[in-house]
Amino acid sequence: MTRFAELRSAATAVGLAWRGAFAIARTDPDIRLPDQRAARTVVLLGFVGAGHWSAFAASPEATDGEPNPLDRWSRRAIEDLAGRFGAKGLYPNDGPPWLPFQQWARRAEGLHASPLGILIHPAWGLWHAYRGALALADALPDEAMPGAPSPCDACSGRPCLTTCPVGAVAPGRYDVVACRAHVRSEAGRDCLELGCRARRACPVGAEYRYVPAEAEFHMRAFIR
Ligand code: B12
Ligand code: SF4
Ligand code: SF4
Repeated sequence: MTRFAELRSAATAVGLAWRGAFAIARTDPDIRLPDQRAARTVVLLGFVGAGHWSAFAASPEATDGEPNPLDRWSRRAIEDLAGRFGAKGLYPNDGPPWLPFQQWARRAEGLHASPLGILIHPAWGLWHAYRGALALADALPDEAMPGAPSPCDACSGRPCLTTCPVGAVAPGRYDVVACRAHVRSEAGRDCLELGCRARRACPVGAEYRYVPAEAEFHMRAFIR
């Protein structure tokens, strides 16, 4: 098994999905590994669909009552992998300044932005996220970059743009203030408990929508 295949299987075993990898270019900022070597590859790890939620839900962090349980669980799992593979862990919520996880995801999996701003995956639709990344000294084998046209190009009606009850989303614009105010209100209980209505209106990967517990966890974090 190659080191990348080993890493993929170790990540899967702790409940993290392999979200693609990309070679660090000369124009990218330098990433130093714990042993001071320069990293050559970044591997993204995350959640796809609703299946990964149960790994976190069964963890001590999920019920210990301390802040940011999902971030702490992710960091524990990814730091463990980093130690085993001589890698450096990188995290989407370490910031500002934040690491450009969405740009990285485009390079790793060839994903496209949806009109909501978040990236759409051809299979998982809008139901995927990044829990962290590992920078490694290993060079990626030369493989064709995965990629497909954006599902949004063939979407008739674009229901994600017409479903928000307060018009908080438009192409290239997201009104965070209006969205938060609605989700905090009684009228926004639906968005709070089941997740963003605009996101749920998307027909792509609808079978992978988050379970209510996961949706509500993220929405509560968003309005805090
Ligand atoms: C700050 C932040 C927010 C802020 C501001 C978001 C904003 N639109 O400006 C708030 C709190 C509002 C927010 C909300 C949400 N966020 Co947010 N957020 C981040 C965070 C931590 C940093 C973003 C950033 O500024 N990066 C720095 C720049 C340099 O990186 P970047 O790769 O270039 O990213 C930017 C561009 O790619 C740009 N972009 C790319 N394509 C397009 C297309 C359009 C049309 C637009 C407008 C922008 C855009 O968006 C990013 C900047 O916001 C990222 C994690 C991360 N580190 O990237 C998550 C992240 C982007 N968020 C994410 C999610 C899921 C959400 C929510 C849906 C949360 C939820 N409740 O589940 C909402 C909805 C946001 C929305 N409709 O846009 C996911 C997106 C996953 C995906 N499928 O793409 C990320 C990657 C976190 C993760 N762990 O996976 N978020
Ligand atoms: S509803 Fe259509 S346009 Fe909107 S994110 Fe889904 S596929 Fe793209
Ligand atoms: S969470 Fe609700 S208010 Fe916010 S953008 Fe989605 S549909 Fe609109």
